[in-house]
Amino acid sequence: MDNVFLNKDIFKGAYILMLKNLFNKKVESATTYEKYAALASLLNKQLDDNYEKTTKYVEENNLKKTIYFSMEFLMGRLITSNLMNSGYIDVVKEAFDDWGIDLNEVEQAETDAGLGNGGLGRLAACFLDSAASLSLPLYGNSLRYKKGFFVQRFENDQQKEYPDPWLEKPFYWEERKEDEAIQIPYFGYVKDTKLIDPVWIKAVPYDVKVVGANNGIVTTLRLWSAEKSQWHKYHDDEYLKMVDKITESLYPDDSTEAGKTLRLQQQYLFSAAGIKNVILNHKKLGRDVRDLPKYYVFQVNDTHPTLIIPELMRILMDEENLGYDESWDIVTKTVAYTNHTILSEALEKWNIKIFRNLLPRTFEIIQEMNRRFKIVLEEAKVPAEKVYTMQLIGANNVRMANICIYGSFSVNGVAALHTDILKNIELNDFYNLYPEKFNNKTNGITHRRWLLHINHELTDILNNLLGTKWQTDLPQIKGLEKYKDDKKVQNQIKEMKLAKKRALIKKIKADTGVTLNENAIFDIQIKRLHEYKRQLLNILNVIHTYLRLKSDNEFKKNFYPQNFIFGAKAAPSYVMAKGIIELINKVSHVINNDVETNDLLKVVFVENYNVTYAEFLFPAADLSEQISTASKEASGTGNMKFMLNGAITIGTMDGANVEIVQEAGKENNIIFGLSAEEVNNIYKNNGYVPRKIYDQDQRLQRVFEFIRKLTPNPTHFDFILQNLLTSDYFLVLKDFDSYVSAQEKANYLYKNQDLWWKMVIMNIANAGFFTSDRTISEYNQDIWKLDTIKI
Ligand code: 26Q
Repeated sequence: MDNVFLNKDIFKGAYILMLKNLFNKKVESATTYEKYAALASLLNKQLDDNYEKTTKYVEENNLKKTIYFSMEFLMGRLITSNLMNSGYIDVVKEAFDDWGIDLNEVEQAETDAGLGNGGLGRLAACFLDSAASLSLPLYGNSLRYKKGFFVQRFENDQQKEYPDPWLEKPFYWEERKEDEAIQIPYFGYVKDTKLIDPVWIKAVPYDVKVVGANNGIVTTLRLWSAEKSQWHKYHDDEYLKMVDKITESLYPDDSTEAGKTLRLQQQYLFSAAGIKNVILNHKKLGRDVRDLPKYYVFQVNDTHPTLIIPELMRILMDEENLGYDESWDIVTKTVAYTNHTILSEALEKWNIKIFRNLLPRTFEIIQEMNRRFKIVLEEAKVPAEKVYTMQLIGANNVRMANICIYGSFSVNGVAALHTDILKNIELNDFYNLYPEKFNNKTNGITHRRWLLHINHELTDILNNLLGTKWQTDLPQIKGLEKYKDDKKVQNQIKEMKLAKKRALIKKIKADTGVTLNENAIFDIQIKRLHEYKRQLLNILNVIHTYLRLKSDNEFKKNFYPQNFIFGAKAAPSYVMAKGIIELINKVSHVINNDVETNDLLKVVFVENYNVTYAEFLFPAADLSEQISTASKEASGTGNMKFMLNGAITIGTMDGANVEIVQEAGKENNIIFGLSAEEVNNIYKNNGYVPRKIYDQDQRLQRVFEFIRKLTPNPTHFDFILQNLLTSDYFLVLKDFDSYVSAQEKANYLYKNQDLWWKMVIMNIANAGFFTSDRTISEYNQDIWKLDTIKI
């Protein structure tokens, strides 16, 4: 196909035709959505050429590929990044300008592809962008959830979940590949390694193009969808309902046995279909299955795709007739595992009964793997009590992380501290057995989306000072550092912030009705709602600050106005997390409606925090809340997005905060609280009594009293307060004093504007390390060893 984005006139002709074909409309009469649809459709079609060229190059040159298996890909909108990366955005702008169409408005007609919950899913999306932009043949593999994660609404301040209708309108970036569908069996029973009478379903792939930045590379994210299979005889209601459920939504309720089975069905679907797909292609190209490790690396994003390990064993042994040892050799040269969790109670495990019922042959294979692994452990003289915790099956559970470590040639953590904790504490027994497998890959973010796309103001400042080379080599923004004391540059950055605050204020006003003061400090905590992330600590300080403003005039006089903004979804069955959302909402109403403090303090919890919301929030922030209990946050990536957009971190020495401080300087961020080591000592010594802290701190007592008066029923939030008083596993009360001081320091620092903007510049200038281009290069050098695509 000729390039219809070559110049504005050719583009205009093609665009007019597309509008006519799709909607029988002219430019003047098309709705914003129709304008969007025509543009997306045209661009997606144009990208076919580069997709084919890329595919052809990879095949003909026998390039090794990485398949990135992930339950989540939190892509957000694709229109802008695809326009920017393809290099066609200027032509489109010129044409739209002639017509008086606002491209920005058209872009906003796209619904987020919200196939994820948080950091793990957004990391996967950033990795796709970076790998394609570095010309590396990396392909995503996941599920096409018809109803995505969920849309969050607040009703009576409580989170309610609604299905995300993101596929109700066509998703222009996907292409169904019916002829590559794969039959997947569940249930049944095993006779001589053969699965008898299974329930068959059909997995149909949909490919979403992934566009490299200015290099002509187009790879894909493959999303599998469950459909009824002609291999299955009885298409009764029960069967059809089951099929429909499998790719309905991400993280369905798994409190029941049926719910657990469904989640495992999902995991098996994209793991088995992904692997079978690879093997079929591999063989179609005339390659030997024994050569699989030469052509593929399977990167496992957390344990959700663990089943690729036994599944690959099954195919090699049962279908390709290789022996166990040869098969195992292939598997362990092909699979690599990334760990994203420290909380050991969060490590995935599956009840044996549920597992064996759904995947009987897979279970047999894992049993055999386990038998052999125990021999390895015995030979290595691992003591019996350790064998018990390390084995692949134990306490009636299949242990996914253990399978991953045993079955992978690489095990990586996602920030320096995290990897150290894995090696020395959480996975120490495995580390002692396989030290060579363990490595660190500190996370990153794609600066194309998280700076170039969302912050044109800052991009312009950097371009004017440094030229444009930093755009393809982010560490070069270090060049900004020499302007740290330059009043003119400081002022430009300040103006950038103000512009971004205004855009956010407008959105928040429209969404919530709350009016925010543009001259206030924007203090933002946006991330999954979880106790370890300590949104509670944040709101306790907010309440304390409010009470102080009402009772301490000296404090009030010196207090610089501050807006506290939250955004988070809570897992639907996570009662405590949902309680915390309700608490923050209730606190916000009291504070926002108090005329005594109104111009000084506001609290907003934005509804349905997602990638698009994030794109407004990060650039508007002055303070980045990264206040997890030290040792619990594997890395964090929001912290990097804030830093790159000129916010200062108020945080604990946890996850990648450690590296942020290393890069930007401790004096340019506000660090507080217990260290990871101190936290672990508290756990070990078992002597923490939160009640004592409470009894000795009047501030906490007043805050608790305030919470009890929030609702007519004073015990409404007792499940939260009692938990703090009796267990406080995440050490909220322990860090309260130190956090309050850190907040006071932040408020005080902001008043010294010269110093503040200097600190901000130091953070931006030293954010170069956190581009995911660096992360992906490291993965490639140490783990994947892929050659680049040259077209
Ligand atoms: C597990 C079992 C059953 C149900 C759900 C899950 C489950 C679901 C989602 C477990 C984990 C997740 C998501 C984890 C996640 O987002 N982790 C984050 O990964 C980021 C990228 O590495 C890190 O920066 C964050 O620190 C980490 O929290």
